[in-house]
Order: sequence, then C-alpha cells, then structure tokens
Amino acid sequence: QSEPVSCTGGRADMSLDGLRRTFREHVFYTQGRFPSVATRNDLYMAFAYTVRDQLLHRWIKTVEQMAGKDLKIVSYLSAEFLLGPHLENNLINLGIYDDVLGIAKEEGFDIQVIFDQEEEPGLGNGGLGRLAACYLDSLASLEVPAIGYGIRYEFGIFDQEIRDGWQVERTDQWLRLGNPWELARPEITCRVSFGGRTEPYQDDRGRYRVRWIPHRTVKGVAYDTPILGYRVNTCNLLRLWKAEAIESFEFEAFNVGDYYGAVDEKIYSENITKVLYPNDEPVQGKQLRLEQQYFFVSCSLQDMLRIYKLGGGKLDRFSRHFAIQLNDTHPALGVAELMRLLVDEEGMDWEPAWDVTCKTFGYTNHTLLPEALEKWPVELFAGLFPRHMEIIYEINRRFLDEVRRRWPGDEARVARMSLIDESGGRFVRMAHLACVGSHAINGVAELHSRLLKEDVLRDFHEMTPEKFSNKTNGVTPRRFLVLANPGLTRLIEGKIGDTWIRRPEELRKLEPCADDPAFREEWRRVKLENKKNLARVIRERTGIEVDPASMFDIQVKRLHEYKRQHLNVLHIIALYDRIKRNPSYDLCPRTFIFGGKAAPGYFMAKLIIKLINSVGDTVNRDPDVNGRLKVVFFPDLNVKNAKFIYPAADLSEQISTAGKEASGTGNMKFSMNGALTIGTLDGANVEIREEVGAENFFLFGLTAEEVYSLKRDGYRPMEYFQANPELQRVVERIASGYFSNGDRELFKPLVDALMFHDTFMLFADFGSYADVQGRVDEAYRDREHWTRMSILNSARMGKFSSDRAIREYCEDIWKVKPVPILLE
Ligand code: F58
Repeated sequence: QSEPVSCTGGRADMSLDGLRRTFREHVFYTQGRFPSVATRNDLYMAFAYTVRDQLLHRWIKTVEQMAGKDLKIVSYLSAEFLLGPHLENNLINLGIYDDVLGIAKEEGFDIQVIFDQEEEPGLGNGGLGRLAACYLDSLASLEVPAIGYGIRYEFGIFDQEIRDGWQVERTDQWLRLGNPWELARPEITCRVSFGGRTEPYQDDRGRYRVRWIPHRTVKGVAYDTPILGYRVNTCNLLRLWKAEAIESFEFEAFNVGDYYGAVDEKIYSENITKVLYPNDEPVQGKQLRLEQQYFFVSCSLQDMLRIYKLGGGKLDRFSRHFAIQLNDTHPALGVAELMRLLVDEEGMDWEPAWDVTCKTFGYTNHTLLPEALEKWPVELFAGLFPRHMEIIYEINRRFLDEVRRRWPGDEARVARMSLIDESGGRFVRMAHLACVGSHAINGVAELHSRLLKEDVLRDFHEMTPEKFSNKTNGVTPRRFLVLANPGLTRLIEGKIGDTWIRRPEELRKLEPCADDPAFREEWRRVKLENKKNLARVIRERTGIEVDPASMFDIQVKRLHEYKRQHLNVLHIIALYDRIKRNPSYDLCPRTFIFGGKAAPGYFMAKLIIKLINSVGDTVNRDPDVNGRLKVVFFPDLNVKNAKFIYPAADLSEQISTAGKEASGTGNMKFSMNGALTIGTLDGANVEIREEVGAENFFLFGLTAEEVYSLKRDGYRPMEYFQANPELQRVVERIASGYFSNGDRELFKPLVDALMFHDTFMLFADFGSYADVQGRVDEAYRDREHWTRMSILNSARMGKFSSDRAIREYCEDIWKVKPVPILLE
C-alpha cells in the first residue's frame, strides 16, 4: 500500500486566508481572468473550484482510508438524481458558509448573485430523483461508504415557461457554461452492447456456455461528482455515465472511406445519454429509454466488479462487499445483467451466481398506480437483449417451478406471478424481475408498503413475506431547512443549539417554545420575512403582486390528475363564487401558489396549468375580490426555486386521492418549515399527522379503503355533483367560459372528465375539502394558536429526516456500518 497523501497547506488550507488565496488563484489560473474583467460566471466558477478543492481533499482521504479495508459499499442505482445546486450546500456541509460570505463581501460582490449563477443539474423528474439526492447526502453525512450510479443526461428536465397561461418546454442546458463539480474520467470506461444474437459453445472444461454476439457496442465514460457529508470528512462518489462511440467503429468506417457512417455511429451512440425522459409515468414503447436503463446498469455493474476485483475479492463473496439498491424498476435489468456478467463473463455456475445476485439486490417500489408499473414488449426486449431474454426465461422457469411446488394446480397464480405478462401481448414485467432477484423489497411509507403487500405485490408477499419491509421516505434537513431557511435555522439554534441538524429528533426540544409568546412572535417574524422574499421572487418572475400578510397556501409538485391540483382550483372558484354572490363575504385573505411541471405529452395536466392561470387572470383582476384572493402559478419549479417556496408557506396542500401517492416528500419539506398541512390520509401524510398530532393537521377526504370500495361498487360523480349546489356553480363557471373569455370548448375536456369519469374522485372529496378549508380560514385568524401549531409541526418532524430513513436501510437491508474518515 502506498504512503498516505499529504496535502496540508496549499489548496487544502481552509483558513480564511487560505480560501481567499485559492479563490484568487482560480480566478487567475483556472478561469484565466484579471479580477477586474472577471465575469459573474468566472467568479462563480472560481468559488466552485475553491470549494471543490476542499471536497477533493476529503474525497482522496476517503478513498485512501477505505482502500484495503474489509468493508461494504452501498451502491444506489438510480436513473435519476435531482441534485440541485451544489455550491451553497457544500459550503454548509464544510462549515465555511460565513467565511465565504465574508470573502465575497471583501472582494466587493454579492454572493447571492454568485449562487444564482449556478445551473442546477436537473437530472430527475420529481420525488424519486430528489429522494436519491437526499439519500446521497445522508449516506455521506452518516459516514457510510456509498456510490450513486446513474446517467449523465446532457439535457435534464426541461425548463418550463408559461406563455398565455400554457406550459411551454425549453431544453435545459445545464452544461452550457461548464460543470465545475464533476471530474471526467476518460480512463474509466465500459463497453455496453445491444442487439445481435446468442450462440452456444463448450468451454475448455466441456461445460455448456452461451456467448452473445452483439450487433453494436457503445462506450460508457465515467463522470464523477464528489458528495460531501454534513460536517464530516466522508466524501462519497456519484458516478454518472455518458455514452460515446467506441473508437474502433470510427476507424473501421474511416478505413472503408465511410466518413458519414462514422459520424452516424457517433451520433447514434451519444444519443443514449442525450436527454432525460420527462414523463412521470413510464413509457412502454420507447426503445431509447430501455437502452438508457441497460446502458447505465451495465456500466455500473461492470464498474463494481472491477473495483471489487481490484481488492482481490472472490466473486462468490461479492454480496458481502456490495449492497445494490434498485431505485424503482428502472435499473431492474441489473438482475439479469449481473447474472450474465457472473455466468457468461466470469464463468460462474448458475446457482452460486443466482445466490450472489439475490443477496446483493434490494428493490424500492415508488408507485401504486397500475399504469405506472414498467413492462416492456418481449419483442423489443429480446431484440435489444437476446442474452438477457434467455436469462430472464431461465430465472422465470426456475421461479415458476417453485410457485407450482408451493401452490400445485394454481395456474392463475403462476400467470399472475410470471416475469412475462401474457394476458394480451407479451411483456417483461420489471417489478417481478426486481422482486424475484432481490432479498429485500420495500415501499416508501407505511400505508404504501401495506398496500403493496395487500394489492400490487400480494402474491410475492404471500410467497416470501420475509423480504418485505417499509422504509418511510425522508428529506435532508441540510438543504431543506438549513440552506432554504437560514432565518428559522438561526432562531432554532438560538434556543436549542445546532445538534438537531444531525439528529433532527432533537427538534422536539422546541416543543415548550410553542407556549412562549415571545418565541412565537419571533417565529412569525421569520415566516413573514420568508413570505416577503417569495413575494419578491413572484413579482420578478410573474409580475404579480402578492401580499405577504395574506395566508400563503401552496401546492408545488409535478402536475398529475392523481395529485389533484384541480381540486384546489375548484375550491378557489368556490371562494370566488361566494365573494361574487356576497361581496362582503368574510374571508381571511389568501394567496394560492401553484408550481410544477407537466409531462409534455400529458394534455390534461397541461390543461390544468392553463386553468390555474386562467382563474388567476380573472380573480386577480376582479375589483370585487378586493385583495382577498390571489392565484399565482410559479413557473419552472426546480430545486433551486423550491428554496424560496417551502419556507414561505403557511399551508401545504397534500391532497392526492387516498391510495395513489406512494409517500410524497414535499409534504415533509413544508411541515419542517412550519407549514400546516391540509391533506388526505395518503402516503406519508398519515405518518406526518401521527407525528405532529391530529390537532395540528387539517384532515379531509376518503380513506384508501373507502376509495377502493367506492370504485368497486361503481362510483358515480354525478351523484355528488347533484347533491352539492356550490360544486354545480363552480363547474358551471368553468364550463360556461367564464375563465376563458366565453370559450366553452377550452376546458370542456376537463369538465367532461370530471362529470363522467372523475377517476380521482374530486367530486367525492370536494365537500369535505371545502369544509376543512373553512376550518383553516378560521384557524388562521387566531395567529397565536396558528403559530403554536406551526412550531409544533417543525418540532415534531425529526422522523422525516433522510438520516433516519438511511439508518433503517443500513441496518435492515444493506447491513453496512459507518467508516469515519480522518483528515490527518
Ligand atoms: C415518487 N415517484 C412518488 N416517480 O410518486 C412519490 O409519492 C414518492 O414520494 C417519491 O417517488 C419518492 O419515493 C416518482 O417521482 C418518477 O418520477 C418516475 C420517473 C421515471 C418514470 C416513472 C416515474
């Protein structure tokens, strides 16, 4: 083993002088600028590199101290990592936020402008991708050795603009000005193949083997981003793969004089990691999406085997050194790929290889929506992965044999559990592959995990109940409280110190402060500042003036019918209708704020955005409303913008149809920041309510059980419609063209969907929602009591730290332990 690297002083120097010197050096030597001509981007880059130096220092220490140790690494496989800006977060984790603020001031510029310069890596759609990012933060903060593996999309989630009330998508160009946080590793590459055919042969020991003769091969190149934990030296790795053409192809084509062929091949290969699919539901037929999945899974598994072999490990012990978590089914092909690598490439026999595979993988499910369960047409699948198809058939054959042994004669069960869906067309069921190939299966909230066992994965639970557990989601308090809400952080620190940032259970120490009028006053002052801040950003981005003294009632999340943004809109229209019918209607002034992206091909979701903006246009301009109602659609919700939003909320809308939202994580971010929740008994809302106390939570709506039985008995939205005159007036206003300059056609698809189907039961829940909103209105008038509830929400949210969630994964599923890293 080589000597430990010593790099004290120089760029590892974290003193104020050291940081200042490093920063100036980067302006000069990295950006190649005189300070006087440095652009905003130069300054941002120089700061980023200054911070990155600190990360690299810790990263090298981490790798050095882990090398040669008999330890286990968590490998988090995710098609999405929605990281958000790095700079501020790393400053917080390093503990040099104030120092850097000071340096910026000295050098004469506004650090907020520098922060604002950073383009966030939007490599995810929503909750699932953001959860992966929170988990990386917690793994490093808990000093657990981990690697995140994913895809380096050249274009992340689209930027959203609102034009004439409609969503317009613009391509995200996060790499345009360079990415100072990543290190390209051109020497770390993998080959990944597609298509072709397989061929049996006998190896030198006379054993039957299969070789895959692929049609084409691309190269994966590693791009590494250091992930530092909070106030620890552990710096983990996020390794994202970019697809490139393999050189030999270009040469071959050149040799036969096919210049265009060579370029085509290059374009074809690079296509694989070009763009993130912006759907929040899987797309069955999209070949490129399947290629993306296999591409990153194969690169990652090859990389793990390479790392493992470096340490001289024997393959049958692989699962003692790597715990691989599948973030939903997108990387589930990994089960077949690991088998292929072990059996075909490494020459292992099937049984020991299968044993290793099952012991290595764990699978997290994130959805209950049946239409969102991934399945791929067998034809497409077998065309791209002929060898994996064979492997899956073999896994299935052995698995179904076992099912038949346990349940003789139960062919219906066999058909239900098969890895191949043959109920009409033939499809590979990715969730079944993930279940069969993993030793652990979990849902992301208590209710979700229960429903998985009772419904979606019922047969699998009956067969192997020991594999199932729940791991309720969590979010990192570093980004969503400390970074997003410095005012509240300072106030809390003044009372109970700062140990809660690591151990958020300690936030409970704030509970007595809820009874202290002076503290409540301070709490309100911070909230008001945050609301003023959001009001400013709203004015800048939309031109709409909102009153920070009004109640900020916020719903930000992906646009989806099951999330029911339109239920919120129906209620807004009801309030508006009351004002129109009775101009002196007594209403506590409210600002309704929405934000979120719609999948570009999801017409109904886009129409809901248009409806929100149309209602806003009418309501915001109507003199009768007289400031009592404002409606805002905040454009381009992303991690960077979200930091203005969560801390400014009084009320958090978590109103999905019960049984549809697996967990939700926005609900946690709001509540941590002292917003009260109006919500259904869905996802993690159930547990949030348990923690904060039913008296500090506004509950409404059907339960999941009621939703199911109503559906079973035949749900008729018209009955609810006819029984509720207010609902009739609301729907009539939309249908009549009141919000669309008399155009009765515009919102007709939405109105018809509600009147005749109402798949997500808005009408069934409307009455109870409107009633509870009335109670919210009353409660807000008693500011002292509201503040009390707000404080108790923050104080009781410790459970929803991603640190708690990651501890559970480490203990129950991964069996990994922290490895503290020393700097010297
Ligand atoms: C979300 N799923 C769940 N999927 O909807 C949410 O309840 C949960 O809190 C969160 O996961 C974390 O567990 C989600 O965000 C996606 O975005 C996928 C992207 C790729 C296509 C399929 C959906």
